[in-house]
Amino acid sequence: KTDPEPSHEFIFRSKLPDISIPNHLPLTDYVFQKFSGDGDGDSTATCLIDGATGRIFTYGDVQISLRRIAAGIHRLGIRQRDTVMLLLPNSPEFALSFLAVAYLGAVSTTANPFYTESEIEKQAKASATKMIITKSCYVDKLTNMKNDSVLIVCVEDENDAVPVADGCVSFKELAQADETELPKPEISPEDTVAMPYSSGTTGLPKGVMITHKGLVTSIAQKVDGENPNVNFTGDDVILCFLPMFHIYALDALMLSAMRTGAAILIVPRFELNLVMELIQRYKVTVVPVAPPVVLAFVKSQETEKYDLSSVRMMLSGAATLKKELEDAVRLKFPNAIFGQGYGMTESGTVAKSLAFAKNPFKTKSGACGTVIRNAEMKVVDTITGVSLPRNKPGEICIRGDQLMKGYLNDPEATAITIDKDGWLHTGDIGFVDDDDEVFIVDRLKELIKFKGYQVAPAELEALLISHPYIEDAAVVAMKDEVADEVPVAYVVRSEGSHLTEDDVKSYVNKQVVHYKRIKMVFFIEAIPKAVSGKILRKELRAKLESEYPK
Ligand code: 4UV
Repeated sequence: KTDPEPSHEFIFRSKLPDISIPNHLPLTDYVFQKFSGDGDGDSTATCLIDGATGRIFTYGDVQISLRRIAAGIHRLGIRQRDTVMLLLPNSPEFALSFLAVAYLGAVSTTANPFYTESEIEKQAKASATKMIITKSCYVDKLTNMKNDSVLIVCVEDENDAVPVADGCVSFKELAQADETELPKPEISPEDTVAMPYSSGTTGLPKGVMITHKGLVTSIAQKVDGENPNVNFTGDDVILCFLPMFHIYALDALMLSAMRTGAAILIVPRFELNLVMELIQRYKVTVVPVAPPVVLAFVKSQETEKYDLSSVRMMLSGAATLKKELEDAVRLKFPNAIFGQGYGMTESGTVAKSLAFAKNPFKTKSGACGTVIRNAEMKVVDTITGVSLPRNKPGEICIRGDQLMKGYLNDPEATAITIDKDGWLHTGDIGFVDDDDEVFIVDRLKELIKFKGYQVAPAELEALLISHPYIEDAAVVAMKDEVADEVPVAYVVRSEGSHLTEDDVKSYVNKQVVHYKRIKMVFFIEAIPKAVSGKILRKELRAKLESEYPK
């Protein structure tokens, strides 16, 4: 394993052979390919189950509904490459709207419905959103958008108790459009289909342009082939409480499940007892989770009250899962295979446990998977950029057709993230072991992850600095048992100011969604910076750790 020549790179690949991926197809054609030509798709099979109401949509219902909704959106003036914001909780309408927008050749920018008015506005403006699909309860946050002539479509409440808000289009009406009115648009594989926002390795949240080709590739890498890396089948009932606006649920759960003909049981939010009740009632077979959910299962005294024996697969992702936690949760799900996936908004899935393969491999607790097939991984020295052999930690880089096209209107940030040779630099520190398993050990990038949700320090710093009595500020992560990480701020007060911790917190915290709220404020004389002006976060993190050891 010595480097034979200076130009040699250590490249890691899946243990599964590459497959042929039909990534010339538009996303919806690929996802429902089983239902075209001589495919073996069963249109009467369940596709979506609304956990909140029990409503069921078959694969046939979903395909006709998405075309009707696409026709309805088109009739309102949305055209190919226009952007539509989905501001919806997990619901069948989220899935149908996403597919409809994709079918039309338009772009879905997904946002957390709990965002504050200003967070929504920032994303809507930056993405040039022309239409927002939402629910009545969020319309109050959209007044400015309405005035800016953004179209608002409102999904009715389950029992129609609340009428559609003034000035909004009814989703129900939209969904009754005539699908034959809309000729099938010509879509290029390079067209953007999804545009979630992510801060990536540095700076403010940016629009991540995920193409039809990228998303099709990412799904295929997981669920296609003779021996798929993730063996979802038409007999599975897959639970979906992870937020559908985030790439993990969108790609690895919703779309991957649809490609295989599985049923998706949609739950608006994670509530442990409700989730266990649903697992028992619907005999759920697959439970995708994030580490805080694993912790909730492990700590619960009530798991024994429910029959969880139907669960055959539990997949964790989006944040570090400690080995002890992984070992503990296995005991609660005696029939389940357990493993992790590792991904990033900009790259889709990067690694997936081969324990989930149709013909599984033996895997280790604590590993976050093996690099997905039809892709290359390397680990580079963070200073020299030289690629490293097995068992040596460095920055994880990934290359393949699944990567984003780039950040919207930000070629500089794109060039920092994807280099000229096509390698995406993840900003994660990890290594590949002798069995091809990937272990993440640290994070090089600024990103803070609160229960797997993104918190961009630069976004909070911009808010802090906009305060008249704050001279300078820096935000870093503090370790937390439940959330994994929480944001804390170092603040330099302007001269003569008596600003308190509470003043700072209340100023920032009302402007952001709950997980971005600053938990502690430390006043400091000056923010340590490099000559370039870059905040020396490592110094602040070290200071925090020495003052608040965990
Ligand atoms: O951009 P993002 O919020 O994206 C995600 C995506 C998670 C996915 C996606 C597809 C999958 O199939 C899957 O299993 C999981 O979280 O944040 C990206 C950063 O989150 C950290 C890491 O720092 C990424 O760069 N992260 C994601 N997964 C893991 C993780 C993991 N398993 N272990 C440790 N950190």
